[in-house]
Amino acid sequence: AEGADVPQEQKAGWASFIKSLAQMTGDLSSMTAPPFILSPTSLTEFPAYWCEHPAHFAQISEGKDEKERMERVLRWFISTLSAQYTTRNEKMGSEKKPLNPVLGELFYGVWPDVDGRGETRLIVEQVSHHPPITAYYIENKKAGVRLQGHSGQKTSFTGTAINVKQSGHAILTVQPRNGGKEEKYLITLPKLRIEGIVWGSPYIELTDTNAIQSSTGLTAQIDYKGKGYFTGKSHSFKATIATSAGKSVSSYEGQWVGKSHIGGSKGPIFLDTTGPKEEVSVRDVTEQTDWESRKLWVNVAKGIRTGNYDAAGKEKTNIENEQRQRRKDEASSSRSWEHLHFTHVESDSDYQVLSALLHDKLTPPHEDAYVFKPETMNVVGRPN
Ligand code: HCR
Repeated sequence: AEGADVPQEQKAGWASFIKSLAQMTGDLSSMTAPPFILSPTSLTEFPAYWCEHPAHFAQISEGKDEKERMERVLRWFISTLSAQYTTRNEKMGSEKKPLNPVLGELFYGVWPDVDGRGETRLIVEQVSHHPPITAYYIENKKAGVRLQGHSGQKTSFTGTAINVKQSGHAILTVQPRNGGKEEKYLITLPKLRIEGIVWGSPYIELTDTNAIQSSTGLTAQIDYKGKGYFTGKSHSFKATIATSAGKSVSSYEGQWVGKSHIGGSKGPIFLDTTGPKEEVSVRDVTEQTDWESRKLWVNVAKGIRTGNYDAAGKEKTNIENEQRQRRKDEASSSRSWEHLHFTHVESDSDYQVLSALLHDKLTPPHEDAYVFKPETMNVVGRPN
């Protein structure tokens, strides 16, 4: 029944939240939602989901030729999906509303070197507050793989589900271990549907398609379907790798939350994502600087975790007021906010070259980007 998973005392709040969705204009982040749906985690932590299988990330550069490396890129990409889109359901029972990062918020993490695969480092910065845009950089120097990207969301309500169009893209750079020429891969982002809203237990289904375009000419296209399409199972996908002439080289199918196979559904295993994920290691809050996400939100998160929503609300208002004051001060002194780790460019040259190689040409010819400043690799936090 409607609202079945909503705590009794929050049913009215949930009903009015659903009503307010109808008036929503593209950005859900600042919308007030009832406490049971709030998560104590900020969106700046989400880029860590790109690497909860650090071995798959590191192994990309070990592929012996272009085709094998593209297959490894696809395997790593599919391996990120269950972390990206089902973690909150696994840990908190349903999809939740993350904390809306402040401009300049930072998040740092690391996946240690295990079995000689090399250390993987993560640097995240909130580069826009309204609309929310998060920029990230992930690098495993030893393995010769790095990922740079940014992400934003445009949302709309269908009456029963929330459609989320992701803006932004990621560029993966690979230095093949056999000494071959550096390769780049443009990764476009899939569309999401947030289902289960009426019951009060939201979950994500991926829809439509996204692509990975390599500088070698190879393209991977991934098509997503929920229950009842390819397999009758939710969270399903089909992917093909094709040459620049459009000739299919290989295909894959299965569930991005479970097993997938090479060729048909009875083919050899391509990937099994049911195994353990490696969460990113983050310095303890007591060691963090003021702009780092877990330190910044520590009291809000505590309030949400302990059910003390009044305290959480007050702490959140303090943070928002402080931000408002900063923007006013900047305006009155004609200063503008400067990003710490990234430089904004109006047109990403990698994107421009790679998107032109995509067959469907559905992507816009230009997109902006936040380019990581390598000289800030060892900078942690900003002065106040
Ligand atoms: C849409 C969403 C915020 C954005 C989240 C993104 C798209 C962020 C980038 C990550 O790489 C992948 C990712 C995963 C999340 O599933 C997605 C979030 C799901 C919900 C949240 C909304 C802003 C909150 C909606 C509020 C309710 C009703 C749950």
